[in-house]
Amino acid sequence: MLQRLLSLLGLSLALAVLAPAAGAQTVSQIRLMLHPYVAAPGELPADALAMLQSLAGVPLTFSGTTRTGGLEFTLAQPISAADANALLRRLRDDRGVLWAETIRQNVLLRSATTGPTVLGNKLMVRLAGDPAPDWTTILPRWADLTGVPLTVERQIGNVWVLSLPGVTSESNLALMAEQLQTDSAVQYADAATRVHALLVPNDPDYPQQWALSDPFGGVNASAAWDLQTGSSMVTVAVLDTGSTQHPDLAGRQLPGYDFVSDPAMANDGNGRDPDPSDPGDGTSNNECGDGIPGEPSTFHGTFVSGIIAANSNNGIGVSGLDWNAKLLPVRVLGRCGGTFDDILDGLLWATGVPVAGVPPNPNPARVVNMSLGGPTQCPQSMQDAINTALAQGAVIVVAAGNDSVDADSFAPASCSGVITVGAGTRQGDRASYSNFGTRVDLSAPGGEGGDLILSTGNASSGPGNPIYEFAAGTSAAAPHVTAAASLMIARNANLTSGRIQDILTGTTRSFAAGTGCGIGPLCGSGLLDISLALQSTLPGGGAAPPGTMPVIEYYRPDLDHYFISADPNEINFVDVSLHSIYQRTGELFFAWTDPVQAPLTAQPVCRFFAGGLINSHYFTADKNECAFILNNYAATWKIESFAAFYVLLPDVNGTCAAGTLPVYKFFDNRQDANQRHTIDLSVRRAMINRAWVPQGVGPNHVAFCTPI
Ligand SMILES: [Ca+2]
Ligand SMILES: [Ca+2]
Ligand SMILES: [Ca+2]
Repeated sequence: MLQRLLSLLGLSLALAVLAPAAGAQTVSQIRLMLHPYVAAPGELPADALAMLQSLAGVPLTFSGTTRTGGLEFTLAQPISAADANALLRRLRDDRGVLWAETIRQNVLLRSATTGPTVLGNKLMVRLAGDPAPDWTTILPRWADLTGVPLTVERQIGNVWVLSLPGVTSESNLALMAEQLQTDSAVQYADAATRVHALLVPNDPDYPQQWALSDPFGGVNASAAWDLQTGSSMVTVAVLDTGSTQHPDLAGRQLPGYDFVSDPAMANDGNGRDPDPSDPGDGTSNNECGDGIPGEPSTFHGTFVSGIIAANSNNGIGVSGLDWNAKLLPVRVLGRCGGTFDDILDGLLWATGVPVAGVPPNPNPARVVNMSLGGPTQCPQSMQDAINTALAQGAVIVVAAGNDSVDADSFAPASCSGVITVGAGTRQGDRASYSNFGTRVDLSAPGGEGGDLILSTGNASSGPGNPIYEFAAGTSAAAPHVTAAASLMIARNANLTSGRIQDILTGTTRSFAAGTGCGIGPLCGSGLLDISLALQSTLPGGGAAPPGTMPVIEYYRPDLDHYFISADPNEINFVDVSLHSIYQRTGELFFAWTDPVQAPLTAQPVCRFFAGGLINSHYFTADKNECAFILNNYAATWKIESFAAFYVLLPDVNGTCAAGTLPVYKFFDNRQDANQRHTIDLSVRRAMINRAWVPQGVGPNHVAFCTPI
């Protein structure tokens, strides 16, 4: 540890010498992911390149595609790190770009991790083109390539998990993955390695939550709460050791799921099951590998959950940052940590993607917290899963890691498209254990020494013993950023992951002069300031384009009905007089209400109402359908408006014109005939999982198109 710290100081000093010459670090290559993904490997359509160049504002030369679909570009000439950040921001802010990052020329701050040899016995492989595999020919060929017989364990989305007959070192597994990638049938192959919770346990010290309010190292929570205390419509997934019963988390946890597939690691007597309760992860000496000492149970997931969403203003315990969001416990860590294959499944399920053998998730998360990691560069299968999760509209926040090494050698911290969080001290500097480097997006309170982070916990003696405890780590830092994201989404549900990352990193407080973090690109853009981030988050509807109004969505729980309105008087009436019946979901889209300012081809949306047992509204932008209802069902469905608002229609494939967003429509398929309209991909996934019927044009069932 001391050696690592010294080498870091040496590098910091070297950077200090370089730093005064501004632009010592330049960028000449970038990598990004399109959304939706349109290009075949090695190719880029001319219109996509033109769109990207127009966003970037500089010429881009396409140089290749990564095995997981990332597009790489060379800039005409190197630009400064500041200019590169501005360029990435312009790209990320566009909904057509899932993520964007610079490609590093060299790793200045890499230092090797040393420690006990970690063992594993699994590989994760995706086949090129995702064919139905003929294992009788593939497996013998791969046995020749790797020198080891492999068996197929299961499938995760497009990824196959293969088992070796016995355990081997992680470096051997990585070598086998490289050997498999020489087979042209293989898109990519990864070693399935272990990851660990990233908390540094410690004893109680000062009973105060400095992280919320300290002017140097805190997150400015009380000013943030004046703007936003969160929404129960926002789901936050905690991929961790599972959940415990804790009075300060009462009423906040959704059912969740247990993804730990190895019963020995799971410690609950079985593999995967619908109960994510944390039975404890305590181990005995050498259980997790030769030379690895035993540890008492951590109940790490309970600690992380409390930072995000412990009940606040309830007279007991601690204050969580988000007072209303729902927590989705997704259990992926057990004794000796977790494996990437379980985490990958857990991540996909958390964001609403179907996972074989697991019931659909009715509450897809908008934000995912992963306070876990392992010493490896981002596995390609993990990157693939992250791309899929981001495409559902999720924000993924990960801990940078606690090994005091470059976070680029740590995963998922080194994956593209995630928000990587380093740990700061109360004084606003880097905690000595925190990983660092250009992969770190920002820093948040992680604690050190006598200034640890206080949260909900459970005594190591076993479940059912709720306590409050102090601990430190990047595990504690990440959930502060996760909660910031959930508060931002409560303020404006339309934010994309890229936009949230830009606001969070664009509103950080600077590191103090003279601190290690202030010297170079070690700790991200600065220190998390949730109040500033919320001030920079326009409330939903705060930026309506000319001639449009926000169409506000409401939910009526007793009927399981949704309702939308673009009429400010009606919205005010519902908000003021009907708020005990209809609650805002936080979702909205914009629509033209002034036909003069709408495009010439804009169509009016008819609005009907049926009373009695139906007690629901019906909206359609299809004038034939509007006329059909008027002519045939006028007794049941009363016309309330021939132009509730105006929209554009998609083409026959369901594609919306440039400058507009698709609105997806769902029907509850019940006699009470309710509809839901959304532009939010995570909501779209949720309604599919709840078996509502999509209604609209083309493969994605687009009902109409609305202005951005
Ligand atoms: Ca289990
Ligand atoms: Ca269980
Ligand atoms: Ca409390």
